[in-house]
Amino acid sequence: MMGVGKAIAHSNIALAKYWGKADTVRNLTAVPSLSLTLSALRTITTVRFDESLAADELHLGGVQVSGRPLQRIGKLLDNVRAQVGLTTRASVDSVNDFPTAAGLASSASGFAALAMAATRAAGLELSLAEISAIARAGSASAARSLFGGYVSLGARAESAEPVASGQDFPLEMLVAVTVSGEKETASTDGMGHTQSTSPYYAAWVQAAPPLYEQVRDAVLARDFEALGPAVEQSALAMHASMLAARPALIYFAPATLRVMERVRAFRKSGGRAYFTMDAGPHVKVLVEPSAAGELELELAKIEGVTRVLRSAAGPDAYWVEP
Ligand code: 2P0
Repeated sequence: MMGVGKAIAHSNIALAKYWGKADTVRNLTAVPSLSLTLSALRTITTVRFDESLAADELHLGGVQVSGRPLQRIGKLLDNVRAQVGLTTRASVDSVNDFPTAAGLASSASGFAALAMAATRAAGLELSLAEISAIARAGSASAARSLFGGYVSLGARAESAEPVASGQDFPLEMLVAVTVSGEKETASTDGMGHTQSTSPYYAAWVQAAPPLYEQVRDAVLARDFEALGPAVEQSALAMHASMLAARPALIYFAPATLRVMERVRAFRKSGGRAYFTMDAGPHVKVLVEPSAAGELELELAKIEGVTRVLRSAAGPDAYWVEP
C-alpha cells in the first residue's frame, strides 16, 4: 500500500489553560481548557505509507529528525495503523510556515496536521472529532487545533469541540516573541514536575474549572471585558503553580514582564487588551481588530521583543491534494 495524505492545521493559544494530566497513559487532561485557533500559524504535513521503508521517518522543515519527536509521531502512526491492520512504515514531512526558531509551540498544529494526514493516508474516513481524539493522544493541545475559532477540551475529554466561530466574536492575537537565554522545558516534563512537586498544583486544579467557565461564558456572550481578566488569571494561576515547583519552573524572561506591563499601561490609558503566556517566555495579547495595529507597533518597540506576529482566528484543519 502506498497511501498518502496531506493536511493543514493551525496552531491554537489557550485562553483558559490546561496544565497537568489526569491520565498520562491515555493523555487525558486534568482540567478543561478553551483556546483560539490562529490563522497566521500553520503546519502543513504529508504522510506517505511506503512499503520500501524499514522504519518511520520524520522530516521537520526539510531536516530529518530522530529521537523523542520521531518516537512521539511513531506512537500516533501506530494507533492509526492498528485501526486498519496496517504494518507499513511511513515518511512524515512537516513544515511550519511561521518562525519555529522563535520557540513558539508547534506541537498543537503539528499533531493536528499529522492526525489529519495520517488517517487520510491510511484510508480512514473519520469526523474531525474522531481525528481530534487521535491528535489528543499525541499532544493534548493538538486536540483543539482540529477546529477553527474558539474550541474547548474538557477535563478527561477524548476530543475537543467547537464553542464559537472567529466571525462570531472577532478578536485578534498579537504574539510578542521575546528573547530568552534559557532552554525551555518540554510541556510534558514541566507538567509532570509541577504535578509531583508543587504545593500549589492542587490549588490550580481547583481554580481552573471555574476560570474555564468564566472564559467560556464570556466567549458565548461576546463579552470582551469579562473574558480578558479571566484569561489573564488563568495564565497567571497556571504559572503560579509552576513557580512553586521544586526546583521552580520559570518561563518568564525580563521582556515577558515588560510586555505584560505595557499591556496593563495600554488598559490604563483606555485601551482594551489582555495577555496570556504558555510554557515559554513569549507573550500573546488578545485585542480587538480596531486596536491591534496600534498595539502591535507599541509591543514591537519593547526591549527584548524580537518580533510581533499578528493573527486573526483560524479555520478548521483541512486536507489538501498531496
Ligand atoms: C494549553 N499548554 O492549554 C497549555 C498551556 C501550555 C501551557 O497544552 O504533553 O502540547 O504534548 O500533551 O498539550 C502545552 O502542552 O503537551 C499546552 P503534551 P501540550 O495550551
